[in-house]
Amino acid sequence: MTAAVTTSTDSASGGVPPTGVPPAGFDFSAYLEAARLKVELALDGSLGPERPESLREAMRYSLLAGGKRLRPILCLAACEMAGGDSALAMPTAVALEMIHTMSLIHDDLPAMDNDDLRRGRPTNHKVYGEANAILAGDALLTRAFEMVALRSPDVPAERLLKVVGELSLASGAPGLVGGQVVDLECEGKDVDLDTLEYIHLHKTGALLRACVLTGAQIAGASESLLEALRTYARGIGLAFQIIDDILDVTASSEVLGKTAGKDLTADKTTYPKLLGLEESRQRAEALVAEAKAVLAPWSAGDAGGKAAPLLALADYITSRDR
Ligand code: GRG
Repeated sequence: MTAAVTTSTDSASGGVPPTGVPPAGFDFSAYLEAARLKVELALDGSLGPERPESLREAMRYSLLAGGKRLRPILCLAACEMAGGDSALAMPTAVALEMIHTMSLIHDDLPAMDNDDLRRGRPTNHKVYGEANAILAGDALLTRAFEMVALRSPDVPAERLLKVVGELSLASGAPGLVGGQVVDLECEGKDVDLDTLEYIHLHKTGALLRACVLTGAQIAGASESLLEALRTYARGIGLAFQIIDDILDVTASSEVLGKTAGKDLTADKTTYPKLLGLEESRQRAEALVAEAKAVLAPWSAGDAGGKAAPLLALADYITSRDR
């Protein structure tokens, strides 16, 4: 995972970084790599006694296929920002990656986006067949809730209840499922910006929002921080999908690990289609700037204060190449 994010200081402000800019001293590449390795380890250990073996294999195939692991890393970073121990948030971070992976498996099915390449490998249904891919997705989704409810022994029950609530909202009709339905309904139709924003905020934004909120809730975050994180999440969620739309046009399948140019083939409305590439990029950058600005009260101090990882992760969303 490349982390083309630079950090900076503002000498005019006496070494204190300007609003929302992670200062020099925070090594984002090192942070990202360390977090990714921790997440990979936790994911690897997360699937235990699933039977039958064929189901376990199909679940592991997609869960351990790589990917940027942005969602679990956002969860851990939000937990740290709220003053929590990120180890306590790891089962929830794993759950978020399970839900994300499940959504990718189902999204790739012939009845949906009908794709045969994901994370640089044949899609789940290409290897295990459609019925098994659907069931592996179902098992990952339900396992996600098990991770939170039964495998987070050191987190107070009332916090876990909030986490379960966030995951439910993000997964179901108010989140991924609702966004996906509207996305499918809009294929081949003229779609306006409001509808496109609805699709992106639900299909992609809802889970990213759950990542930061659950991480913070596990740490017992204040309502003011949760409110700031809701705004942050909206900005990065929309920006993430705008960049996804741009990369679909500008990057190769080899780099993306999924079929490039898919939106055009499926006749989908995207930000580049409505606004052009340049304006789409500007919009994504403006959204990220707004997202970072709300974290300003937590950005002061050495190496960007507690907000440094979330600030740098926001920048990473627009600078990523896959
Ligand atoms: C969750 C119950 C439930 C159902 C799923 C299929 C479906 C309903 C929703 C589709 C959601 C979807 C696939 C949205 C696209 C989100 C997106 C931009 C994915 C790519 O994320 P990356 O780039 O991928 O983070 P990696 O592979 O790096 O993890």
